[in-house]
Amino acid sequence: MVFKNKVDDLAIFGTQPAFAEKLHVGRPNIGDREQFLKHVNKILDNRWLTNNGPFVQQLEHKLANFLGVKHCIAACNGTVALEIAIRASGLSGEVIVPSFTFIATPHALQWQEITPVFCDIDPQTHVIDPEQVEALITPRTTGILGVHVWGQPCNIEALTEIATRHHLKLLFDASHAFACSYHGQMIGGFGDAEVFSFHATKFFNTLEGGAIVTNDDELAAKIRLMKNFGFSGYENVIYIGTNGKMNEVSAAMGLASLENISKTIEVNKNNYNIYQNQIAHIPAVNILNYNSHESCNYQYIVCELDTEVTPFSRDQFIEILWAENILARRYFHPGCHRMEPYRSYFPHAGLLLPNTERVTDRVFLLPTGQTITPETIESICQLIRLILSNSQEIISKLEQCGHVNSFFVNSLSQFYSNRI
Ligand code: T4K
Repeated sequence: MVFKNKVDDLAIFGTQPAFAEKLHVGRPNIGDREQFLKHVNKILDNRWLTNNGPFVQQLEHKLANFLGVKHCIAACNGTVALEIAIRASGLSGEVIVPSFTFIATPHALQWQEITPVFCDIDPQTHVIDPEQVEALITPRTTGILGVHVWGQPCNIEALTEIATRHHLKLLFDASHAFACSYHGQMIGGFGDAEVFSFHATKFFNTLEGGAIVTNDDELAAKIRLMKNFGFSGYENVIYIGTNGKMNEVSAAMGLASLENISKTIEVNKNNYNIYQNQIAHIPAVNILNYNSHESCNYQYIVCELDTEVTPFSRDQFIEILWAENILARRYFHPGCHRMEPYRSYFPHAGLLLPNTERVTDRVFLLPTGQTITPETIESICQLIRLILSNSQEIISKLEQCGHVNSFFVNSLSQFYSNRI
């Protein structure tokens, strides 16, 4: 780590980055490594690698217990799990969904020719705003798909009331919300079904993976059929299905992750507390506060740059951080309504999504997790303070050297062509 205390030291002006190694958002949490390797050996000995093997069954059982739900159906990833949950629930026509989410959420609908109707978010919590939902209901609406963004629960009570009153299905994309609670109850048991992603970057990971959880026996049975081509028994297909199965090695990773879950939360929470204390003294940055009365996985350090307080745009600011090897991310930028095919289908959607537009222009995530130490966080925050308290000087210097936001764009494309 190179300590920097003046503008000329910043890497954007050609000096060495503050951090020798790139600091990523989304470095995987690795659970009990020994346990995982032991499981993998057992899987190889078993010669049972997939198709509802013993490790998948064990994981499903443990997850259902952990979440306090009747049924947990493991899947190969969160996107396929969403597609299956949507299909099994009988959604069609239009489904109301936030635009402020990962593109997989609306894609899982559109993939089945169901129209995602984008709804605005609450600017404080970044989750779907129930007050806006009701205005979007039409005779074609069959459901609401809420997303517990950053592990912040949706206003489940209000959404349940609206769904019940209008006879709509209610599903949740809980990809970010494993081990988070709502009114003291684990996310997982709400609505008709909830869907998790266990992708490598998620709080709880199975390398790739996901799960659908529900308390509805009939729905669970249908989902089990659908994720295995519709097979009922060995040779009998009774339903249209796909291949949504989780493999045994992924399940082993899940079991090893589950062993370590309280330690992972502790690391994340400690990192979050340090960030929160440090960022509280930086006027242009607001950190998203998690509700301390609920369980939370603290997987994301979500900040907003107050562009009314600093002359930097969020992208200029991020560019300066990237030069220092702090790879802050702009999740979810742009909103899904500004990505294809949606921007062609609904070119004016942004007019109804002012909070989404504002948040997508301001939000950035900072690195956290097992690989980020408290000292690293303090150094990141010290650099942020240096940058933001010298914004005018930095902007003038950048203008003088004819800098045109190219670094970030180049770094991004370089990053994606050479991932490690
Ligand atoms: N719904 C929501 C709300 C979601 O957030 C997601 C997934 C889904 C549904 C769909 O679930 P899955 O089908 O993915 O299970 C990432 C993830 O690929 C994606 O799973 C996730 N959301 C989304 C929010 O983030 P990218 O394009 O940002 O991924 P990537 O490859 O840039 O990785 C993020 C960072 O993590 C990088 O800086 C590098 C680091 N990384 C990544 C991987 C895979 C590592 O250090 N090691 C790794 O193994 O989408």
